[in-house]
Amino acid sequence: MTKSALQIARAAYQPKLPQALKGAVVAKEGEPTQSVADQEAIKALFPNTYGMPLIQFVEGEAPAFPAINVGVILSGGQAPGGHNVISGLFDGIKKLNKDSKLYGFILGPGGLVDHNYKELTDEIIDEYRNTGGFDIIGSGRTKLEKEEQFEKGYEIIKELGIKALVIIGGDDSNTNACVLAEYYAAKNYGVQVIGCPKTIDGDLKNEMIETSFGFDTACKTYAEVIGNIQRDCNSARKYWHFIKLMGRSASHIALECALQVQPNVCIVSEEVEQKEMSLDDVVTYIAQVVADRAAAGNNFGTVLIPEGLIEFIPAMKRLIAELNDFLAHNGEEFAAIDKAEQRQYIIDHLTAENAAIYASLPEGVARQLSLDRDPHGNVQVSLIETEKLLSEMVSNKLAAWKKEGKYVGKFAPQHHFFGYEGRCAAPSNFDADYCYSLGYTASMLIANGKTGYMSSVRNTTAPAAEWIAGGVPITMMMNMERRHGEMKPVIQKALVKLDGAPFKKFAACREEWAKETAYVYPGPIQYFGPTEVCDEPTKTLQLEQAK
Ligand code: FBP
Repeated sequence: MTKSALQIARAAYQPKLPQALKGAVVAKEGEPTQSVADQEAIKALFPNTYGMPLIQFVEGEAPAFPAINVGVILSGGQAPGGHNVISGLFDGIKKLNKDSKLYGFILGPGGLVDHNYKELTDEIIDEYRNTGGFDIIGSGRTKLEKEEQFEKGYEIIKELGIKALVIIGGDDSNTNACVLAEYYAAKNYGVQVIGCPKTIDGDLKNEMIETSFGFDTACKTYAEVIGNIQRDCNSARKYWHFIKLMGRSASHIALECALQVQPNVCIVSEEVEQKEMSLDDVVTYIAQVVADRAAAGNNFGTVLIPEGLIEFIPAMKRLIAELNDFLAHNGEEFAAIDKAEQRQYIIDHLTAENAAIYASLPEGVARQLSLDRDPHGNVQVSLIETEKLLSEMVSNKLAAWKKEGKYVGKFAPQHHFFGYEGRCAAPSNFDADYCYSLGYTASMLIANGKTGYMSSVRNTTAPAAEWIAGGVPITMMMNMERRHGEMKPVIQKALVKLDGAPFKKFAACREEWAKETAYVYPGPIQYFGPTEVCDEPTKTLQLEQAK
């Protein structure tokens, strides 16, 4: 296989570990924990894994350790650093005993249920150290939630003599990891389950989990190209760039990129929801920035839009809900109607408020809303071209203002969507180190007999040697939420906090960034060079952790 020069040099990078993990460790146990909310309900659902103490690993003497077999699963969307979680886990269990074995389940949780696996040997692991992607074993979105699946999984676990399973995933996958841990504990199967916090979206974090892995690299990758676009648009001075950024619901990625590049506009979905802004409010806000810049002779700029925006606009949320319902019941009749008549058919059948909003949407977006449904009958919001929706509506508003003499300028939009470009980038030093430490920590949790824990590495804005490694009971992160009409125990999703330091910093600067051309050009991720360039954590982490 041909490799790039960077790939070859990068393979030799030795990820930095917290000082405490460099030699033998002992587990220091803290106080018993409680779930963040709904304590009684969560305790009743997780009698074996509720209330366990926090764990911190400190330097100590390790007794001789028997060889163990461990299974690992990558779950959900790719995030840079997954291969380093696996290599950290591999090195950890090998250090405990060189005869330990690691099995990877293929293409996500489905691999466990379908008994699709491969042993991860030294040679395989070495091929993937410090690389992006999840291709070492592949990933998938099968949900592990049913007893039959747990039992099918147990069959192969028994066959391979696996003592512990490590599930690398986001909030839902870690919720399921906890349910699985509880199930195996209740059955006395002697199988431990450990989770690792993954997602570029950055929405799996809390007091004990400072960040999910992949967020750092993905944001730096997007910020690099947004910076390049900004330099281009500041050179030609003729385009407005509407840039949609991944992040299924939370706006952490858009906010972090804004803090890195200082664009003219960044929309934060959580603020739109809190202020109950309508689509027209969002459009008016952007159009006003465009008009003000035009008045100063600047017919160019950048607008960052979080992927999940549509669902945070209360009126759009209501429209989507009614459309989902309506099409679930009238889908066949709708499909039989002539394409040219479909828009009117929907307008005629919706309630007055939703019909008016639907009628105001540009043709293309209206079609996307009525056509693209997932297997559960929901609109696939990530397929909606919000960047085009907004620019088209801004353009219409500016045209109206022009007639009224309120706007003089030229508006030429360009559109971009950055998502997949960042999910498999070669992990930054931060993610390479953080992920390796998370994997290594998972091996120590296994060695200490823990189950139902998430691997945790804290103090991450300090040099890696000072990071604090340990485990957090997953039940501690849970609350009860309504999902598909039923109350379920789930890990709380961390949306952008409007009273948090990152948003406050952005809010304090955005007026100036709108007016001035205050662009920052972060440049590409650097893997070799001065530590202040190569090891810098995200702005989000720096602001959140600043004491
Ligand atoms: P996870 O939550 O599983 O980490 O995935 C996040 C994400 O990358 C979102 O940002 C995006 O909306 C979604 O996955 C895209 O999913 P898919 O890979 O199935 O197209």
